[in-house]
Amino acid sequence: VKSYEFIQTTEPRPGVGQITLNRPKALNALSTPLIIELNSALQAFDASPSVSVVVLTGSDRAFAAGADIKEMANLSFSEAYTTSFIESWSYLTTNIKKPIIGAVSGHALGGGCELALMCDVLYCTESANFGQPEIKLGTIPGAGGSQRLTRAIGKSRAMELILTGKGFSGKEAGEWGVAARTFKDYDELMEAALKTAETIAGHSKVAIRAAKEVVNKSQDLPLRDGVEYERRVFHSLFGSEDQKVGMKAFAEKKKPEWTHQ
Ligand code: CO8
Repeated sequence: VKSYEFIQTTEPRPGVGQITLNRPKALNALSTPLIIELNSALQAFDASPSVSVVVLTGSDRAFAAGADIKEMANLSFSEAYTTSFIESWSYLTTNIKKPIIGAVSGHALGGGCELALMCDVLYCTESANFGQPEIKLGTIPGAGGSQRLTRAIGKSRAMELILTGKGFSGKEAGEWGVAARTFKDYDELMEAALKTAETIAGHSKVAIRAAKEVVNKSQDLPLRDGVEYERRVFHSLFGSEDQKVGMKAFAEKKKPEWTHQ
């Protein structure tokens, strides 16, 4: 396992890789060096045969308090535009084929909220503090917040949050469907996130990958095209070994021994 300065990586359970954002002095503010490390760790887990699922978390106090404001303060339009500032953040959604479970406790603000929204499954504590406060800094969300939050909670609520800069709690995130489940504290949150990751990691890698791919298509495609896309991928899985393994094991009342082929 590589050593990083602003994140930690571990493999806490079979098939599970964990990335912990670890820049406590700045509440895990997402500086460029941190994002470079995060992308490198995600890439390493995505390529690793021993990992099927990634859990992404921060600390009890902060998942991430946003983009690094001190780094952005003096950025010019030309610099931001020509270096495609923030674009590399989407690495998580565009390049990683394995499922990512986000486990959020404490602050998930601005870019931190957007990073949480990019995760495939989101768990959080009831007291987590989500929000898009960019308007208070004289700017707007820049890493997908206006699009993903709006899809997740509807236009009126998203508009209210983004225009006022007010936050929303983990409890609300659960009620609104932003988070799949909410938990009392950080320990319960992590236990549940790792347990779910382990459950997923017990399935066929081919099926896991296809499942993530088709669910994500629902975010981009009109329903009819999405359903057709799903059917194509479903048909293609009759070409996998694991479909035969899984259905044969069911008929024989045995546990499937996945070949991951
Ligand atoms: N960037 C840099 N440093 C930060 C950040 C941040 N986003 N958040 C906190 N820190 C630092 C603080 O400056 C402080 O450092 P120091 O001890 O050196 O003064 C340390 O972390 C601890 O923070 P606080 O003392 O403020 O801790 P509190 O518990 O009092 O408050 C808060 C916690 C409420 C989270 C508070 O720190 C805060 O409001 N942070 C900023 C939240 C924010 O506005 N985030 C949005 C940033 S903008 C963004 O993410 C845009 C993404 C895409 C933009 C694209 C533009 C092109």
